[in-house]
Amino acid sequence: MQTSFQPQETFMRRAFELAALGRGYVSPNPMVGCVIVYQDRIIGEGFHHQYGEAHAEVNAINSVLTPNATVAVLCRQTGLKPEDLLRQSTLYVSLEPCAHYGKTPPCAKKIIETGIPRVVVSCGDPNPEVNGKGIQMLREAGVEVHEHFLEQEGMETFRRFFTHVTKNRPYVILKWAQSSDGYLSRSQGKPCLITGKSLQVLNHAYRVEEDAIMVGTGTILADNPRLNARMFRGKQPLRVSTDLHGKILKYIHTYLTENGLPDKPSPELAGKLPLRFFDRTQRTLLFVDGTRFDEYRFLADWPGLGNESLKIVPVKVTTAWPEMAAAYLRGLQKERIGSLIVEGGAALLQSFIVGDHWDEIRVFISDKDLGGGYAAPRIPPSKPYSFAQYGSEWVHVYRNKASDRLI
Ligand code: AOF
Ligand code: ZN
Repeated sequence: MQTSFQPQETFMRRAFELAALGRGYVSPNPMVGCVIVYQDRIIGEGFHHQYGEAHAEVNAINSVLTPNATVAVLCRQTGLKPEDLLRQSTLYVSLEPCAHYGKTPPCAKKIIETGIPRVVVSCGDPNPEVNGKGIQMLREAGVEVHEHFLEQEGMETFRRFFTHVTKNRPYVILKWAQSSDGYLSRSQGKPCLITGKSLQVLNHAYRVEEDAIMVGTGTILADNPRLNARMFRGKQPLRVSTDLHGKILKYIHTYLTENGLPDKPSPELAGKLPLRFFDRTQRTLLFVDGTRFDEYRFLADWPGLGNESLKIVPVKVTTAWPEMAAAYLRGLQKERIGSLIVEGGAALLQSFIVGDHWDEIRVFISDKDLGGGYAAPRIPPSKPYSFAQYGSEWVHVYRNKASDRLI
């Protein structure tokens, strides 16, 4: 036993639940939850709500100090003030309290100043600025700390954050839909709706949980996708694509010429580009061949239907697909993207699979056969994680064994 007291699982599990409420809003920071317990009763709860804002511990401490019925009744029963309750409480937090001055002052310092005598931590914080220093700071101040409590469970909420910090790239989810006989479409580049409405809603629920969504050139040109989460409330992901061989550029120039439109952006041309990807209704990023970067500048200046940013990012083009996937991930890490869903097409998915640049694969499987066509990627050696049925359709989830080991 590490401490003179025995932590209780139910309180840490509540901290995990609270942590998950930050999903979609805190990345690339971790989702963190915290509860404060006085004599087996939760008197305060908090979680990290929004990137750059207060951390979980501070919100939990403030929730005890903000007038509320639970604390008021306890204070009346015990004759103590809320500050006194804190000085006799145990704080459960899913991640090691931070020790650094970041966008907010260190949580370890706040805990010490508040006089909380016992802290239970699930996972250590791999951020080099913290990495054990938070726990050390607490112990040096005389706080009793119980570490590694329900650590494996806690790690589930930190998969994205740990990948971002330790592998220096976003957490990568590959997602595709296939027919029951394993085809993506009847033929390459010809879109067809594979799965039904309920999986479409699920897909949008998935999209709001991640920072970015990427599709390849072929998908942009064939499907003209919106890449948003219109069937689910939440934050819209950054949409990402790539135009290594100028095909999208050529398509746009051809469209402008055929429609007698100039290629010089002006206010009256707002929203006149042919592809939804460029409509500026959502933050958007396009990787292009670095040697042709200047040819794309007019797109970034083109007014859209909305005012969201469109960023053109140059990359060095090589014929090695996995290297291109790695280049995209480097570019997205620079943009502080903590997680990415890659939704196809097959070539883009394959470049992430071959380079082993992925953490999760989610396959949507329809109940209909296509009877032939363009085959779905093969699942590489992996750990089957879950198989769920939605009506007559299925979602199979696999995890990368290697990333599981690292985390
Ligand atoms: C905690 N509790 O709730 C979170 C922590 O830029 P800042 O100041 O928000 O700091 C971000 C870093 O702080 C993040 O990378 C991670 O190491 C830690 N996040 N720590 O004690 C929290 N969200
Ligand atoms: Zn903190």
